[in-house]
Amino acid sequence: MTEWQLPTALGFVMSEEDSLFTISEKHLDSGLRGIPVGTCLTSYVDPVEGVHYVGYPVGDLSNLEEEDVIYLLFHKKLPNDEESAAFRKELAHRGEEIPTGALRVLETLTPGSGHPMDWLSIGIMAMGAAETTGDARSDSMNLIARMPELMARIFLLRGGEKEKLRPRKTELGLVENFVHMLGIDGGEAERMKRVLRFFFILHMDHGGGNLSTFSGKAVASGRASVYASLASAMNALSGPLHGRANQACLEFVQRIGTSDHSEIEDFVRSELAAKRPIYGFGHGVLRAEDPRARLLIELGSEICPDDEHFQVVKALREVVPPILKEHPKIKNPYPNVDLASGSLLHAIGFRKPHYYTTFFGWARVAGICAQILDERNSRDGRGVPIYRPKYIAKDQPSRRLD
Ligand code: NMX
Ligand code: MLT
Repeated sequence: MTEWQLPTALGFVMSEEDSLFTISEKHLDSGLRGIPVGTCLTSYVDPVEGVHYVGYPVGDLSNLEEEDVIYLLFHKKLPNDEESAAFRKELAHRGEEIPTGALRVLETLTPGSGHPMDWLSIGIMAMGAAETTGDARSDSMNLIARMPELMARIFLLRGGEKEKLRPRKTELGLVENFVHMLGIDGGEAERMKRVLRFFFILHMDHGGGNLSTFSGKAVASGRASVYASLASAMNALSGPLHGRANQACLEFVQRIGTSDHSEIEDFVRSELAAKRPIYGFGHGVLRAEDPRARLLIELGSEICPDDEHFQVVKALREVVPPILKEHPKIKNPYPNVDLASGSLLHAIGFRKPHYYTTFFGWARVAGICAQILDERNSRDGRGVPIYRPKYIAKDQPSRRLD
């Protein structure tokens, strides 16, 4: 057995009375680690084999069209050619129909201000302010379809390069439209599209309990809009222990600046001594190297084998696990998805690491929206009840003013 979704996913029959988990005091204040709280229809995470989207190991899907994988998360089956074409057409149409001026608020922000994840969250709220239908599927599809435009505008407006922004061409598909809007063509664009599509598919979903998905679903359970829920999810993703680890990891790689194993070992030990995380390693569920890390390293070996950052990443992959294993409290000493992704994004031309988490967020919009929709449709359409876990009072003796 792996994640708690599995028994039901595999068809085991459980009665409502069957015990799934026994809570003892040690589970309190543990970040809900391992505590089953619900069911998930889109994906599950095997501690060793990694994430599976509706049963498929993610590696099997990594070279598909990104729209087909989004379709899988929403419909629980891959589309046939006709369904695929119709879905791409629907997304292209919705992308085209973005309300005029929906993203004008980004033009009022000072270039270079805040973090790109702040801009992402503001942009999602701005799109919701411009148009919320109240129908969770329509709002989800509109958001997914309009994300490439939001992403391109964040990159160019925050970067002070507004004049480079090209008018959208939504018929190109999600990733290609984004690259087009940035004004990139030719071989550079081809390489970018290949890596971004691969990155996009690997990051779309990761079970129901990861912090951003869980936060988005918790907000959605109060019947907040898809936009408000997704902005909350993006804020949850922005922390360095979660999505911003891809930025932190590349900055770490740049600080290390060498693939010499003994220098790396000294660096990692000094970080641990200073009680700082070793970014790109460890996980709340995985207990082996994340298959997504392996897949990204394989892609890197193909597209940027001699890149200096990629060389450091490969050295970290070898040097770090034995050091982390010296600390028995660290449950997973192996690479996670964030180890190599930044070095690939850098190699294809995205030179500023603080933008990397926006790519993670863009991809995860699909998985979180699909999970919100599943929760809204659950219990014969009544939807999941409002999230309301229990906290046990501590150090609160009864008091009165008199
Ligand atoms: N570097 C240093 N310390 C670590 C690491 C690491 N990579 N991984 C775990 N630990 C520590 C952790 O801080 C905790 O210490 P304490 O008891 O003093 O609070 C202890 O080891 C036990 O933690 P675990 O149960 O192994 O891990 P947990 O589930 O709590 O946390 C992460 C998971 C991912 C937050 C943690 O491994 C980490 O901080 N990794 C580095 C940051 C990172 O790469 N995050 C990206 C995760 C994937 N994503 O994209 O979201
Ligand atoms: C991931 O993709 O690894 C995450 O969302 C972290 C998690 O699953 O807890």
